[in-house]
Amino acid sequence: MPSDEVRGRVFRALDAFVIEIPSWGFANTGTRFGKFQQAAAATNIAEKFADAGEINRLTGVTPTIALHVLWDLPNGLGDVAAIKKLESQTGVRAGSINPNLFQEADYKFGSLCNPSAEVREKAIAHMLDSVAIGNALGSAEVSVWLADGSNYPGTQSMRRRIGWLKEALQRTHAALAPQQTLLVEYKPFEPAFYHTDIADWGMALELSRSAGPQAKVLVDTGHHYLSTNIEQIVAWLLELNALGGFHFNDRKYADDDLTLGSIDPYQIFRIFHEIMAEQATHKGAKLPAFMIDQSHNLKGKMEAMVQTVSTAQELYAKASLVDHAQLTELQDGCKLVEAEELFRGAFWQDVRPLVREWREQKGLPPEPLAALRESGYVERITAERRAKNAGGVSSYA
Ligand code: PSV
Ligand code: MN
Repeated sequence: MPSDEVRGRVFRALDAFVIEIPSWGFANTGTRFGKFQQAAAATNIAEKFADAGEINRLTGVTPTIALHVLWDLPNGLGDVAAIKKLESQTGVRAGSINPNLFQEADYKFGSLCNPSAEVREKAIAHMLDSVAIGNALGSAEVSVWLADGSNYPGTQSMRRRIGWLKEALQRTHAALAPQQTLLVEYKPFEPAFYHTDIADWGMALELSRSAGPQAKVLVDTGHHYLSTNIEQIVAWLLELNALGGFHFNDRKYADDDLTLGSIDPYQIFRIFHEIMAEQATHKGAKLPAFMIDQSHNLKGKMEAMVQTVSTAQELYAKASLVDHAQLTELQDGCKLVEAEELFRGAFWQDVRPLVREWREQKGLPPEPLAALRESGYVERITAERRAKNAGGVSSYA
């Protein structure tokens, strides 16, 4: 039986924990070699909202859905009214607004960093539209990821592109409303294979700082070279008050978009620990935006999303078990084994009974995956969407 102290700690952590789910996690996606259509995949924005609403009904911790402008609001501001209607129908709000600067033919050689001033202006206009959409929807984040880069040495000026990028982000920042944050995401490679314009957290940090105080860095767990110490990056960004949010997913090799914790749950625990350590020292500090960025192409999308959210809650609960005062004392005394045992001891606790108890207390299904199966939701959307999905590909490459 866990003590009241442990239960209180876990429940407080779970009370504070919400995580955003991505619209693209419900749509048909695949690999660059092909797509495997799922009959139950969402084929339009209404279905994505419906699926997100069901995930929120089952878990109670996913009140917002991330939107990708090109995929979800193809008419830009013209689609805001429709999104608002879906919000009221499903109880899920629009979350981060993701400009899409990587699919159009014009962006073959870059968007905000394209050598053509005309293309850069087009990309900046899209950024400004995204800010306006976010503002109209009352959403908190505009989250930018750039595919910009080059494939061959000597073919682009990395230096000049920095200047163009700074200017574009400054102009975007100038348009932000007070409640909006501009998140700058980084990724070392793919789709560019020689240089990527925002390749790591140092570049993202400098760019966000030069953009203005409402710009912060976004850490996507899949966007690092293997063996990078991601929790150390998180610790630095926290120290610098520059951590805006996360895109969580897991991977074995590159940006694999596997479900969170499926390969290395200890890494997510270590990241959560850094956040909780920060919370312990700066009581009431704003939590970064926790978001999922996954595309499920083999698992069922609804099941994968529930699994992901549950795993995130379990790992967050585990991280809350670390006694910070005690750990600090052991660290200061260089009691290596004792400190390590305390740390990994929290990771190895089975918190699932407590998470179940927390859900019951909130009137939520104690086992959301089982509840999903019992609800018949997946069978229903499979029957409803099968014909539409047989038609073709609905989403990106
Ligand atoms: C790019 O790999 C990325 O992580 C960005 O966040 C995009 O918005 C998302 O994946 C979907 O392609
Ligand atoms: Mn991402």
